[in-house]
Amino acid sequence: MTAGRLAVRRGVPAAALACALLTACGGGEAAPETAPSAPAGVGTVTTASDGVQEVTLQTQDDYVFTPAEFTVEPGRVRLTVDNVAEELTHNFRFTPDTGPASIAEEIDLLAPGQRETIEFDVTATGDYPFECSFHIRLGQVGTMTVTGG
Ligand SMILES: [Cu+2]
Repeated sequence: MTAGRLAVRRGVPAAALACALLTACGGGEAAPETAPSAPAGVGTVTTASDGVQEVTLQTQDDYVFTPAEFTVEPGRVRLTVDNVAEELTHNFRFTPDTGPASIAEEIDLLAPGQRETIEFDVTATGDYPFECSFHIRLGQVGTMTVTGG
């Protein structure tokens, strides 16, 4: 038997090529950098070489934790809050009398440009609300969820 017939399809649409070129050339406008975007890794829970879960939250010149929600497993957590704001001072604490257990560690004051890290252990699963107590009325709150193992 002969080999299968050679199917030659011709005619890659020229439009596709034009699109690719346009996309490549599309940039050019430099958007003003008013708000720094969250760097890669912010909000991602990773496990450090010492086995501790690590997560970084960011605060800005607004009343938002970036991200406002993250999930960890029971164990030790190393939480960093990075305040990239130029004007606003924030803080971080787990909202008193909420959540399955209290977490006393907190960051009292985080001036613009500062970052600070706290470490604590979690065992009880559930949702742990946290807040910036300065701006809680402006909605600067979030939730850490501890999942079942
Ligand atoms: Cu705040």
